[in-house]
Amino acid sequence: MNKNTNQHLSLPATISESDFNAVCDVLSAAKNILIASHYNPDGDTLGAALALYYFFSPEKEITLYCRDNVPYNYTFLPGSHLFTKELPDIKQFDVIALVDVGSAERVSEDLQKALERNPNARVVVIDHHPQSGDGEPSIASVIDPEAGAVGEIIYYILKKMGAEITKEIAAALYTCLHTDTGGFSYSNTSDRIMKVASELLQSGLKVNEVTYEIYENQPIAQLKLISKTLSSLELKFNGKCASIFVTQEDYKSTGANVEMTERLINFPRSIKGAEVALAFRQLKNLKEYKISLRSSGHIDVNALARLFGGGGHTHAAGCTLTGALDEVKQKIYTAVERALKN
Ligand SMILES: [Mn+2]
Repeated sequence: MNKNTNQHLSLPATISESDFNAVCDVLSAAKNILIASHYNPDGDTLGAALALYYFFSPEKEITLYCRDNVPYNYTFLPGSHLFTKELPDIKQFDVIALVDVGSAERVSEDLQKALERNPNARVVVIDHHPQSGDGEPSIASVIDPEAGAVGEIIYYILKKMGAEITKEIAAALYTCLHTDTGGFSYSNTSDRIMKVASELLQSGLKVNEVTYEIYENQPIAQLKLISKTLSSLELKFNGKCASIFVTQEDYKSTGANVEMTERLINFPRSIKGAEVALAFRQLKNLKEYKISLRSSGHIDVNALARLFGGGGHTHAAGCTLTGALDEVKQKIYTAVERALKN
């Protein structure tokens, strides 16, 4: 590496220095890296992948992979068009880096199968989801559930490598931080993440330019979808659980697409007295529902989602269920009701 590595970087106590150094060493030594984001990508997984790309790409061969489209509000990030949706042959890479995800299963079925066929592939995991520990077998990993965004961990990695925080890197990482903390408002907003945000601003980054692109640049189809979805609002358990529903018909009638769904759950989440918010989204096959879960109180929605094979964080998680909407709702509501009683 050309850069002077930063020997005196002080890491948060929840990141093991030896794990961290191992990840930095593996990435430094690699020449050809596949950086994989999780499916249904959000600002964190995309910004993290792009920040690594900006830093490494002059010297290394970097391929960005994400199974699904980049949502329109992240396409302002330079390089966002470089994500390939087709998994390349993984044999050509020295390292496969998973960012904001701890298992290949949550990247794509294709990657999961490719890794099963190539057990010697060298996987690196950089994540902050609590269940990552029992995820993908890797040669090195940094998993810190105390990190509010994986972009925070990427920042430490880049600092360690002596990276100059360019405006491009700052915009990508600020996107990670801002979106995963709900604009620095959720419980994962910490002293340490604010310090990283502050350091990013020293690059000359204009935060209003980033947040304008992410939040204030909505296609009219998205507003139509919001309007449609709000009328589906359902309250249960004395208003402690608030749900909205998005069907394939809704996408058709509004002209919206699935990438415009990401923030709909903030509406039920914001209702007074709602401890659990749910967004049910019908998938294209019409037989499956993706359920996003949010908690604004003591309920651990990661535990709830895991009952159905999903996962996430304590306050934000997701799972997918098969069946008619009534059956799916019944299953989720039963679990939510039980959780509310505890
Ligand atoms: Mn994240």
